Amino acid sequence: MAFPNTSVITIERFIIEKERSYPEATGELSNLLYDIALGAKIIASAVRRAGLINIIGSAGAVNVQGEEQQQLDVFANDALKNSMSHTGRVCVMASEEEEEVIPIAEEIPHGKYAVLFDPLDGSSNIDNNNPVGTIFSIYRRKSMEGHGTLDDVLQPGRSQVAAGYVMYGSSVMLVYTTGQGVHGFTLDPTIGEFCLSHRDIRMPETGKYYSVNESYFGRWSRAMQRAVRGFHGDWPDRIQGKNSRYIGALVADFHRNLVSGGVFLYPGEVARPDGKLRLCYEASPLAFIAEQAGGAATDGQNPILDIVPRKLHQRTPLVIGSKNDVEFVAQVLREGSE
Ligand code: P6P
Repeated sequence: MAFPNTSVITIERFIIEKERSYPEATGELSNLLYDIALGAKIIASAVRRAGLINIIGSAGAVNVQGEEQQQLDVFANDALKNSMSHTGRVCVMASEEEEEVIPIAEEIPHGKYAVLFDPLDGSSNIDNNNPVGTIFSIYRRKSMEGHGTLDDVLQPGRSQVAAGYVMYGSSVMLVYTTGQGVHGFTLDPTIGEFCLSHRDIRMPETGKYYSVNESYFGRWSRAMQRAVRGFHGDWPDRIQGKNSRYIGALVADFHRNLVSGGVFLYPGEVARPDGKLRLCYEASPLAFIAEQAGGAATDGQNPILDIVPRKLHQRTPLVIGSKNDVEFVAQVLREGSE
């Protein structure tokens, strides 16, 4: 058996080394990212054994989104809250699984960060052993002291200080940005550490794949239908056709496009103009990562990062991935409205 590599670059070492380029950095953000990595390891340990520890299936409740909560949703939500609620680095949290913002206990110091997360995105994939993910978004608080408020979490994506996701797939990967590029870490289960595996990920400007749920084709605007037919290869003089890949878990579809190039679409529909995906803890964090990797993310027209949220659980149409592919969709939509 090969001995483990003793010169691994753990996520802790990498974050600290990155932080050194910011003399004013206090280390709190580094520690917060490490807290989230701990939460991810706890979730990974459950996801890995889901079929064995009787944690698959419904929790017998419906979440704020009106979706049936899976036991793992509840577990993942608790794991993330517990990894951050006692550290004094956070003033408020918000989760896809909870209607209101999550306060920090009185007796705990209230730190300078507000953290939002989707604890287990795509959790219905668990039952058939398909990938699922965690998405997180970190802001500096706007309020001066004490309990964080809704205002601290309803900030435009452009204000994020960090964002990332964990993909529980064939391996467990944590990908994050603090505005200094996008970096990926793979969990080495033999030592229980996230180790640097993808330094400075760059998204190809034109992708090989497009990801969309084609069963909704009839629900989209004519212009959106034309854009997707472009990806089918109907207009080779304008855009090359692409391979279709759709896993049904946003993090997994996004990650493939980040690494190999591609575009993911969840359009609005006539009956659901804002689509299904949430702005604050799904679209915004992934948009920060996409832009940092040289990609783009819009609601079809406007950059996701410029949208000022009005409500915690508000939804947004999403077109995200390789820059040229996202721009192609925006161009066709503009033509469609001319
Ligand atoms: P549909 C999972 O439920 C999720 O929120 C995302 O992870 C995924 O991209 C999308 O919904 C899939 O939705 O309508 O295609 O099943």
